[in-house]
Amino acid sequence: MRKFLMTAAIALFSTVALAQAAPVDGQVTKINEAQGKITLKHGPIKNLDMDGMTMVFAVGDPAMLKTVKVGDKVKFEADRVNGRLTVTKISKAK
Ligand SMILES: [Cu+2]
Repeated sequence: MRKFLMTAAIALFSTVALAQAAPVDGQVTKINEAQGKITLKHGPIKNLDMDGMTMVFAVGDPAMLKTVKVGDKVKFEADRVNGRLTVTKISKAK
């Protein structure tokens, strides 16, 4: 029983570690402030098991949309928040 619990704990821990968001390269192609959405052309997003593509994300905080503009190259993190693919962090790439 103890061994089983240990194995389960390790499996759970690994899953959490894998799902950790990591910075992704992207480029802003559209910003919709009214709807709190941003369209990003992005590279692979490991934690979402996603290849590169152009798609719309919700943003965690509408203020994020003021910090970037269309055409900017960015670094961002994305995650599933309440079932919506959401940008949780974004900054201009240097
Ligand atoms: Cu995508």
